[in-house]
Formats: sequence, structure tokens, C-alpha cells
Amino acid sequence: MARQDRARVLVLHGPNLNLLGQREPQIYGSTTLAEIDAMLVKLGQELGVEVETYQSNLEGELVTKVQEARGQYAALIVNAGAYTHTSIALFDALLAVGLPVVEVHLSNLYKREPFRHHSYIARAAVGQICGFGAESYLLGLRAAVGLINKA
Ligand code: CA2
Repeated sequence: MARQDRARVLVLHGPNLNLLGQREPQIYGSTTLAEIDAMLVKLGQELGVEVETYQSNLEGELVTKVQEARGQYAALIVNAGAYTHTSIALFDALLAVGLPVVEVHLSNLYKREPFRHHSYIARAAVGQICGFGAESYLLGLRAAVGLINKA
């Protein structure tokens, strides 16, 4: 019998997240982005989905990646970093792509500065997970797989 292709999930990391584990461990933890990506791929295998990850410091590159996700992925997990609080372009792209979006953040946005309390991404997302450090991504993946399996 032909092997059923596994659903694919794209994880997007925004600006400065490439620095994880190298600076500000008191806020963002000591796990590196490469370690988070590896944990996501492993959990994806356990949950029966294929996980791909992408990081960029550039807003336009993230927008393009979202546009290209149409028809290629079953769900998106997005930590847009500081673009969370500024990017209408990313919000528009996420609305247009028509895929379920799970927003994740390492830190608890609502315990931080007021400018982090508003997320443009939130209106395009099914839900938001924040405050659990690297675990936020793993919880986000579980949520995304739940949405895929329900669809
Ligand atoms: O908590 C999150 O995941 C954030 O998306 C992280 C963003 C921040 O602007 C958001 O408000 C919340 C910042 C990512 C910066 O990551 C760094 C990692 C290590 C050292 C310096 C920055």
C-alpha cells in the first residue's frame, strides 16, 4: 500500500530569535533555536506530521514565506518576534494564506512592557500560547496537529 504523505507544518521564527541561548537567558531561556527546531521535528515525528522551520530577521522574507506556504503546509506556527507588535504586512499575509495559524511566544507578553500586549498576529491566529519558554513551541505544535486532525 502506498505510504500516506504526512501533513506538513511550517514553524516561522521572526527577528532576533536566532540569538536564543546566547543572550538574555533570564527572559528567553538558554535553549538555542537549533535545539528548539530539533525538538519540534522530533515531536512532529511522534505526532505524525512533518515539521519545517524557518527564521528570518527580515519582515518581507517572512511575508514571502507565508505566501509560499499556500498549498504546501497544513498549518503554521508563528513566533513573529517584535513584528508581532508592528507588522500589518505579516497580519495581511497570514489572513490571505487561509491556513490555521497558532501564535507562540517564549515569554508571557502580558507580564512585560505595554507595547508587547498588542499582537497583530493574534487576529489571524486560531489561538496564542505564550510564557512557557521553549515549551510554548511544543504546545503550539500539539495545538496545530489537533487542528489538522479535526479538519
Ligand atoms: O517572547 C517571545 O517569544 C517574543 O516573540 C520574543 C521577541 C519579542 O520582541 C516579543 O515581544 C516576544 C524578541 C525575540 C528576541 O530574542 C532574543 C533572544 C536572545 C537574545 C536577544 C533577543
